[in-house]
Amino acid sequence: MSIQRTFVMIKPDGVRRNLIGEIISRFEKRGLKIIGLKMVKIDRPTAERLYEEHKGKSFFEELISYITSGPVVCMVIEGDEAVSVVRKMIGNTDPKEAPPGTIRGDYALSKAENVIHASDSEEKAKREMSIFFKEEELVTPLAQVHM
Ligand code: PCG
Repeated sequence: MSIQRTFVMIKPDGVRRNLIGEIISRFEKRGLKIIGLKMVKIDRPTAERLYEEHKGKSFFEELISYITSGPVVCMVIEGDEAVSVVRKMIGNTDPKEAPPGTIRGDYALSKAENVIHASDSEEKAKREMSIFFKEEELVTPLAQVHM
């Protein structure tokens, strides 16, 4: 067993299309634990920080205006090999390449507006979750057992 934490964000198009419950439900049914959850409207400085690695790319401005266009739902998800398990569940960045059964494969067609984000490594997960969550905002699975 290798328990990991990963950062997941339902993007503005996912929120607008009322997919919050459907998406969270998939992670819970898989056996993963939601240990942090919040809805936020991302401001421009935060968006630029989150997407730092894409600065300079042709679609950067489009990406920033999309991600700041409406509320997003941020989560920290914990479970065995959570980083790769969640990435497999969301499917390829380009939804046209994402198999049916994955979140993007079922709910998206556009590479720009692809419903959901999940960290692609443990290192990135740490960086991304620290942008949105303080350590004390995360609950441990043990706390959930006693709730
Ligand atoms: P994600 O979660 O992989 O993080 C980077 C994001 O950049 C990606 O999702 C897409 O939302 C976005 N992205 C990737 N390629 C393109 C593109 O060609 N055009 C636009 N507008 N956005 C893109």
